Amino acid sequence: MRFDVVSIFPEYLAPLELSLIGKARTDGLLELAVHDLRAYTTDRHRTVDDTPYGGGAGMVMKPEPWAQALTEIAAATPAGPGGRRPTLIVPSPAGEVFTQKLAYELAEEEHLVFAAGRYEGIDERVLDWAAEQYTVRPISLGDYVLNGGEVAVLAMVEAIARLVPGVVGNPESLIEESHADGLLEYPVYTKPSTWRDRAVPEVLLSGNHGKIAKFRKEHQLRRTAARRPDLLERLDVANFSKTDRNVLWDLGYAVVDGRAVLRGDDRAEND
Ligand code: JCQ
Repeated sequence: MRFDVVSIFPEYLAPLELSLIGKARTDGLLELAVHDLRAYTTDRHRTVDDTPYGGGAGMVMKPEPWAQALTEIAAATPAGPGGRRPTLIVPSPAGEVFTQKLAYELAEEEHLVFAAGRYEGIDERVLDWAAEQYTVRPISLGDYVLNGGEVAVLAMVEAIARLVPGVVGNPESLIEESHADGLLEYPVYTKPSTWRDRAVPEVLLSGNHGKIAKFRKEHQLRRTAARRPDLLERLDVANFSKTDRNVLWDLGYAVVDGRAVLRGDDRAEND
């Protein structure tokens, strides 16, 4: 899989050279290049921004440097016979929300190009124009505003790259992790068994794997109800065991048509 990132702050993407991603590059599983947008300017001042038409605060990124960069990047990696067009990901608070599901979908792609914008954003015509060469996807990390797309690129590249076969050493850690089953992860503990007067839940020292699985599922449900009721309400609980349904009931939920629905106007105070 190949990643290209375009930014006016290429040094910001230096962490991608380290740890997991760095190893995957050395192992030949991933290719990654960072491009300085200013290298695609032609004026003396290497200008990348200008004032917005229609007025308003801040500056907008000029279209031509982006077009030069994106044309060169697409041309350097021509889609082979039957090859798909590359995907252009534009981090933006106005994009569709990045989820684990979207990470899995993007991990199937051959070539992802990230356009990290700054200021008030990139001239909209760049996104329209790029659709001739790319599948263009404005994507948001969440409902908050960053100063630029770079941090969002770091998060997305890490989330996507670790799903590429071979990048994560133990594939089981991909299956067991948070969001794999639509619930938050259960709490984890390590040695010592008592630390500052706090004991690890006894069941985890019992060696009883059935009881341990039950304990963990219960705590996944408690946590999800307390912290992310939106996830719980979207979950398919049709095949939940009697035990799991009882936990849901204790948390104030009934199972109706395979969905967990809040019974009263309880606010979960669990976990
Ligand atoms: C990404 N959630 C927030 C900021 C404009 C391309 O236009 C812009 C991009 C940014 C950077 O991205 C974010 C963001 N996900 O702020 C303004």
